[in-house]
Amino acid sequence: MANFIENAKKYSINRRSFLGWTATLTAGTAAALTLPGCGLAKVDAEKAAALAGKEGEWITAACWHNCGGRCLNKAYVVDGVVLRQKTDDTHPDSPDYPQQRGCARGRSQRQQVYGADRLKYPMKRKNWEPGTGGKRELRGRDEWVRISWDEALDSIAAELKRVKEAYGNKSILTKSPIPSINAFGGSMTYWGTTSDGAWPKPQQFMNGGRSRGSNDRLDLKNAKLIVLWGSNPAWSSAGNPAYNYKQAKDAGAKIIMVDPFYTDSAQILADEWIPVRPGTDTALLLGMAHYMITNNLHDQAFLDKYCVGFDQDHMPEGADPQENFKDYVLGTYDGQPKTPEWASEHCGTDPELIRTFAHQIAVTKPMTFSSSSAAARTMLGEQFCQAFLTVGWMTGNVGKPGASISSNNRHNTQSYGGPALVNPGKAGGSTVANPLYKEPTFPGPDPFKTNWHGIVWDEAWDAVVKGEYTAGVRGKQPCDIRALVNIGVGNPLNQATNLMRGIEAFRKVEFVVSSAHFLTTTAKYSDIVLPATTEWEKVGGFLTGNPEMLIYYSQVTEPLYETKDDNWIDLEIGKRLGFDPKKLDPLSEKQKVFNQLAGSTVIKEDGSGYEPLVTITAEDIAELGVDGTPQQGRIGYKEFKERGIYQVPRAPGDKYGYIDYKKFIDDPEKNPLGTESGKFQIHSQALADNIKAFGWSTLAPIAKYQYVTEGYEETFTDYEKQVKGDYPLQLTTIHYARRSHSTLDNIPGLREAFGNELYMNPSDAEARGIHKDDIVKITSRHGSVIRPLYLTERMMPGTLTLGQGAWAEIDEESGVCKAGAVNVLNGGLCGGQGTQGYNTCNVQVEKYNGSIKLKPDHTWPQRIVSAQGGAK
Ligand SMILES: Nc1nc2c(c(=O)[nH]1)N[C@H]1C(S)=C(S)[C@@H](COP(=O)(O)OP(=O)(O)OC[C@H]3O[C@@H](n4cnc5c(=O)[nH]c(N)nc54)[C@H](O)[C@@H]3O)O[C@H]1N2
Ligand SMILES: Nc1nc2c(c(=O)[nH]1)N[C@H]1C(S)=C(S)[C@@H](COP(=O)(O)OP(=O)(O)OC[C@H]3O[C@@H](n4cnc5c(=O)[nH]c(N)nc54)[C@H](O)[C@@H]3O)O[C@H]1N2
Ligand code: SF4
Ligand SMILES: [Mo]
Repeated sequence: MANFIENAKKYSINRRSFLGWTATLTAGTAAALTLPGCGLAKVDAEKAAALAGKEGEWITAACWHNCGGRCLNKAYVVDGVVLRQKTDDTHPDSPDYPQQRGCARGRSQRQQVYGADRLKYPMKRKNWEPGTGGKRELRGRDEWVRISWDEALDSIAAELKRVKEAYGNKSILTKSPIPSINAFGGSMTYWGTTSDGAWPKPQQFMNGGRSRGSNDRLDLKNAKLIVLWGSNPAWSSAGNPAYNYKQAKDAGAKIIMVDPFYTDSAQILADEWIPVRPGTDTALLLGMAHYMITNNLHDQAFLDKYCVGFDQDHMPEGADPQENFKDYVLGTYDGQPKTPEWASEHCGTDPELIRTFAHQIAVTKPMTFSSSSAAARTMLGEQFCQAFLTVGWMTGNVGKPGASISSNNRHNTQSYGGPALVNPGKAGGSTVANPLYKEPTFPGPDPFKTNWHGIVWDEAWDAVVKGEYTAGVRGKQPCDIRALVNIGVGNPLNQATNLMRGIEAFRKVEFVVSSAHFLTTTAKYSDIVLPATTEWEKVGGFLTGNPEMLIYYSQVTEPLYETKDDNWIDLEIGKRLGFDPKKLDPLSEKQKVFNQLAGSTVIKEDGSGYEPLVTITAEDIAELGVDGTPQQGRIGYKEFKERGIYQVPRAPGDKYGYIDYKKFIDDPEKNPLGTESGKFQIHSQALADNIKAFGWSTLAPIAKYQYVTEGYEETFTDYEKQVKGDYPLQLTTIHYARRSHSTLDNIPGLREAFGNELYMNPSDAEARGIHKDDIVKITSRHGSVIRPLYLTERMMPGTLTLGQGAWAEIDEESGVCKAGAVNVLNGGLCGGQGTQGYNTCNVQVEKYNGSIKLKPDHTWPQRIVSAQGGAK
């Protein structure tokens, strides 16, 4: 990165346009612009010189992204200017009591918040017309006109009233709950399992709740074997999870990783790599089960005592005895034993490797068997969840030190188990629910109920275009979406599957509004965009992540430009719809933060319960200007604010250890699980019935390998004869180190550090005459993108990976996305319980010879909007 700063200067806006913006700033905010850096708005040299040598202060700055980590970030602020950032140095680092240190993305936040490409004021599309949307086909390529907040908010309220009157509330599709619209009668919304993949319903019906089955992180050191299935913590659980596994490895645990990709995590952690084709893990697990059963290596006593459905003598009440797992694996009734050879044909893993892997998990005790959600983020990933839990339970590793069968173990709680040791209090504030959609996100809607309306993510754009969606037992329902309201967190056009259809949907409706920090894909295709504040500009708040710490962040700067927070936007819309803001949300933002502060609790030193975390004095309350009463806690308010974090110190043998399912294992009669039988359900008819009721797929009550849309078998036109089709390769779209989904993808330094290449095995490239410096075109049944290549033996042949989250850049001529936004490739494949099958996608790859000259992403101009006209 030698040319980093030099290059950065080139991306910065030119002086004339900068002066243009400063005209819109108040004196206070102008000073808050940082010194030149990559992609930053510039501060003139004079101001920079004046800051040199001046004392500043370190402020705890939120790193608020949905990024798989949660770290302490601090900003050094001099005279309102952020000069640099640092991370956790609040206590010395040690393996038991580690610091919460930030990643490259968190350390780039200065470039994000002060980016020259921030949205600065409300704007409308030049050819937008109220009522019809004007020239809708120009969405995404029109010019922008600056407008006042009043004009923007009046227009939004008028459009909402119009759509409600003409078509009803169900014609408004909102990204997230918006209290004013809820009070106005509600809206249609999206739903889906997103991050969780297929886990929610299997967890609900097979193990009786959301428990991931994880033990305390310090307990990992007791494991002799740790299996990490579809898991890349070094990228997707940044912070300490990979470090926790490394501690266990150093303490003697062997680590086996199962993944189509030999990841950066595997480089640090894996003693063995088991390559597997995406979405075929069920076959692999069945092959392992076959080896274990035929060699009598399964834990029959555990299965008899704690599970139902394994064999015909232990079936749940009312189930067909022939529908037991053991006989399915042996092929007793279907004539097909699920041998390692059978498995290998589907999953691509060598049969001998399947046997040795199965042998190790069966005989090594204690073992931690842990899966992230990626293998479940596949078409009918429910079958993988069934197989993973079943094979895990066959080893009997539950409820004991070093032993766990741990599902859905990812993100910033990966490698941690048990309840949080420190918690924020409740904020209070708005509670206006959407009268049309009331279901909680986990485990998602009940398909048998008829009192909810919502469109599963993958069907949303089709539903807008075709006027029909799937609604559980109600089957296909008509819909008539006229307005898309994307106010609040999220970038649905970029992040939901079927992006090309999404653009059609955005260009079809009468009105689209978005609030955003940048001209994201969703904002770009809107009629009105509203500039939103980041957490650095808000009054402060709390961030949770791993269960041992709580972050309390403060405001770093006044809101930049004309940015406003979404809550303010909501209340202003509410006023225009005739609601009293005090009724919509009675509390100020400051009061909500205080309520969380005062209500925060920490585990008592003897582990027996919780006590207040913060001591707050009458003077503190007066200084904060909020309502409250003084209280006694573990840490003073001022100290907490200054440190920005409270982390519970840990040591082996302390009182906070946790073994999941211990009570059930110790006494299953007294402590039954929340399943139908009270035991682990290897067979669950209720699960099968639920999946069927959703209306997209069927699922057997036990783990079976079923072919799926765009699965491995669909890379062939004739699977039996092994004739490959037009899309012969399998693509996974994984969580990428450059960014947090689409967030931070616009930071030139991160773009330079992480190239967003297509990872491909050299043998697949050679077969296509592709060379390492070529630009390739990746085409699925749903769209095409172009990308540079990264040829590596680390990618299993026949499989590819491309990081998800790039900001779509669709070439209007050819329809090709030059940024490599994966949802151009991922079709809107609906399945299971409304499971997002992001890792199920058939593609072809060829050398790209088209007219687009693809330069490295970090050299692209930033998406800086130049709006015409001034505020009215
Ligand atoms: N850097 C970064 N980190 C993030 C995020 C981000 O955007 N960027 N997002 C965060 C969020 S919200 C989430 S939900 C989590 C997701 O985190 P995870 O659920 O862990 O998912 P991924 O990181 O996409 O994939 C993990 C691994 O699974 C492998 N994999 C993919 N498909 C299959 C399969 O079919 N079988 C098997 N065995 N392996 C497979 C991939 O190759 C990858 O190595 O990440 C979080 N962390
Ligand atoms: N193909 C494919 N697609 C995927 C995935 C995959 O693996 N493959 N992963 C999926 C997963 S697990 C997830 S969780 C989703 C994430 O999808 P999204 O939730 O859409 O995540 P982001 O792309 O980070 O978008 C968040 C946006 O909200 C903005 N934002 C943040 N705070 C605020 C705020 O206070 N106000 C406003 N107005 N805006 C704010 C950010 O700047 C950013 O533009 O993506 C999913 N999409
Ligand atoms: S892992 Fe997440 S919270 Fe931690 S520094 Fe990186 S982006 Fe920020
Ligand atoms: Mo996620």
